[in-house]
Amino acid sequence: MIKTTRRFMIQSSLVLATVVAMGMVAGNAQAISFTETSLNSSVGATGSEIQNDGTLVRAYHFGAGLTDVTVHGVLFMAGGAPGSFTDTALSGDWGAGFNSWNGNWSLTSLTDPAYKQLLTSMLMTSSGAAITISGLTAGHTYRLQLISNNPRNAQIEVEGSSHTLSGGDNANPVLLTATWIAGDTTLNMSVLNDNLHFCGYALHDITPATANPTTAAGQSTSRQAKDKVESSEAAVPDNELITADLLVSLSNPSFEKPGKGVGSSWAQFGSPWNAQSFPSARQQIETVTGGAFTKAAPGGGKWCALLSVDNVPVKTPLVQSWDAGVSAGDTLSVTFYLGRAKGQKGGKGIAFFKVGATLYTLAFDTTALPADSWRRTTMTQKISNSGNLSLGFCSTSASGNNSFLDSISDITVLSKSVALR
Ligand SMILES: [Ca+2]
Repeated sequence: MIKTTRRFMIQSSLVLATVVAMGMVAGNAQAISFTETSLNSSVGATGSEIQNDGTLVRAYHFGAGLTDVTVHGVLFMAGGAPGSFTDTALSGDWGAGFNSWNGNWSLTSLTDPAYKQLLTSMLMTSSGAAITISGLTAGHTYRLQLISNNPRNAQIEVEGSSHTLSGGDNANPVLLTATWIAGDTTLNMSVLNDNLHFCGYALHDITPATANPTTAAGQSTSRQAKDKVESSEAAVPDNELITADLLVSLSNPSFEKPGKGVGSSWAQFGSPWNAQSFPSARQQIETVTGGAFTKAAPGGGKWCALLSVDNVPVKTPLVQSWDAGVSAGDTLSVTFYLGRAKGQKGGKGIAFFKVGATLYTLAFDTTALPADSWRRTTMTQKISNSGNLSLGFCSTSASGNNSFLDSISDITVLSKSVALR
C-alpha cells in the first residue's frame, strides 16, 4: 500500500542531499554474466543447447557460400566471408590475416544439415579482432551466444568483461553466452588471442517480459544506466530516519509468510510475490535452520528468498506491483539485503524499479561477497516517466550460482516538488 507521509521540508532536503551524493559514486553498471556450454557434436545432434527464448535481434553465421539455416528455432542468416560480409550491423576489425573456412571443417559426420552447416564453417580470427554490433537499445537486457567449433582457449571480451574459453585446440564445439544490460546502443566485443574458430552468433533481447517496454523503445537511456547506485552499509545506516513524500510499503517484505511448504526447510515464494509460474518449488528457505547461512540478515527473521536462474530468470522476475503511480522527476529508493550462502559461489542478477513500461535497473554481484555473509544494498533511481510502480529481482547467472534476498525496506519516493537545495 502507499502511505502519504509528507514530512517537514528540511528533513526531506537532507535525505535528498544524501541521495545525490550517492549518485556521484555510482558503481559500474556493466555487469556481464558469462556461461560456457558444450555443444553436442555427435552424429545426430541438432544444436539443442542454443537458446531461442526472448526476442531475436539478429543471428548470423559465417563462411563463403553459405545459406540461411534454422538451428533449434533460431534463424542464422548467411553472414558471408572476408570481403563479402552481409551482416550490416557488424563492423570492426577481425585482426590481420583473418580467414574463413567453408562448410567442411572436421565435424562432417553431423547429419542435421542446418547444424552441420553452422558448425563446419567459420571465420578464424586474429589477435586483436575488435567487432561491434549496432542497433541495441540502452537499458535493455541482452543475451549474446557465440558459437565456436574449436575454442582454442580464446580470450573473448564483451562490453569490457573478459572470459577465456576452457577448451583447447580441438573439435569440441562450445557455446559462450554473455548476458548484460546495455549501457549504450553498440555491443563491443573482441578476441584477444589468435585463431578462434568463430562460427556465428545469436543476439536476443531478454528484457524481463513483465516489464518490457511496449511503446517506448529507447526511453531507457544510458543516463538512467549511469544513475544506478549500489552502496554499502556506510551509505545508509540502519538507524537513519527515512523521510519521504511517499512511503510505498511492501507486503511480505521479508518472506516471513512463506507459500506452500515443500519440506526440508524450503517453501514456495509467499504471496503476493509471484510464485505460481516458476518451475522449482524450492524458492525460499529457512535462513539458519535450513543451513543456508549462520546468521540471518538484520531484520531478516526466519526466511529468505533464493534468487536462482531456475526460478527467477530475467524472463520471469520476482515482482511485487502496486496500483498506484509515481511521477516523472521523483527519486525512488529501496534498501534490501543480498547474501552469498555457506559453501556457495554467489551469483549475479538485477534489481529494478518498473514505472509504467520503463525499467530502472541495478546490476548486483554476490560473488564478490565472502561466503556466508549478507550485504545491505540500496537502489536509488531518479525516474523520468510517470506510471504505476513495480519492484523486481532476477538472476542472470548460470544454474547453481545463487544469490539470496531478504529484509526489503519500504520504498521511499522523494517528490520532484521537494527543493533540491
Ligand atoms: Ca526474512
